[in-house]
Amino acid sequence: MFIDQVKIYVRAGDGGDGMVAFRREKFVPNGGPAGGDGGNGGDVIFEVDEGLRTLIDFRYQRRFKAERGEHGMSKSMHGRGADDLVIKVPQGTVVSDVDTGEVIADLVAHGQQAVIAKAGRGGRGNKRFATSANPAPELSENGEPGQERSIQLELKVLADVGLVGFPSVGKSTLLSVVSAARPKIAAYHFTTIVPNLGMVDTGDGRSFVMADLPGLIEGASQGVGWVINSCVTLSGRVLLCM
Ligand SMILES: Nc1nc2c(ncn2[C@@H]2O[C@H](COP(=O)(O)OP(=O)(O)OP(=O)(O)O)[C@@H](O)[C@H]2O)c(=O)[nH]1
Ligand SMILES: [Mg+2]
Repeated sequence: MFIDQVKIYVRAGDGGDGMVAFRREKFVPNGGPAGGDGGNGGDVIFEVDEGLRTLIDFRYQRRFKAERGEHGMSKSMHGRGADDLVIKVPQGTVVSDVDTGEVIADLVAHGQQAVIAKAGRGGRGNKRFATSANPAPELSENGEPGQERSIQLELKVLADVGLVGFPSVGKSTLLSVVSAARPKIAAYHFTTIVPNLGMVDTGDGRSFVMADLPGLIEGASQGVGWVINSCVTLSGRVLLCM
């Protein structure tokens, strides 16, 4: 089975710090604590997008950071929470932690989401620490740091397009030109005896998997020559015949 894999780094947003502040109003002396809470950071979330076929986009961007929460403010104003960072992945992506090997998520269904890095919570402002014993606390919390981790994405690849044709018609050559795959190319029949797969980037944000298959000759279905066998599963819609 051909596996497309890539290692990336993700970091969730830190929580905003809580604030120490006091109410200051013209005719109200010692107005009491008024420091707001920090906002929560953003999670890093993966979401399955049926339209994606490969992990090719992660070749170009390997670091992802969600925003931090805003700090708390005076006048009891809370900091704004950050938006989550939602990253689209293809169906069938398995996400694991590089350091521990633990599988974090197995993303199979369209629209399925998983939190991959958990955001830091915002810290509490001093208003929250007021008690009858200490009505004017000079105390606030810092925001928690967002989780950061190195992760591995793995996708078991089924081909979308298969190249079917007589031996030596240039199937492997075509694959080598449109993808980064480097199949063996030679001027004798049956150079290719097991399928080669390559990722084809269409240049407009899409990609698909092309399979270069062993050459077929007349009688292949009766077992003559090399027959397409269980090595490759064509999930796909197109067979290109040469
Ligand atoms: N003249 C010419 N030769 C080509 C072209 N494409 C491939 N070739 C040559 O044809 C020969 C066979 O090419 P391959 O790409 O290995 O053919 P294949 O269909 O993969 O062959 P098998 O794996 O044996 O089934 C090689 O010597 C290539 O250099 C082409 O467009 N024009
Ligand atoms: Mg070939």
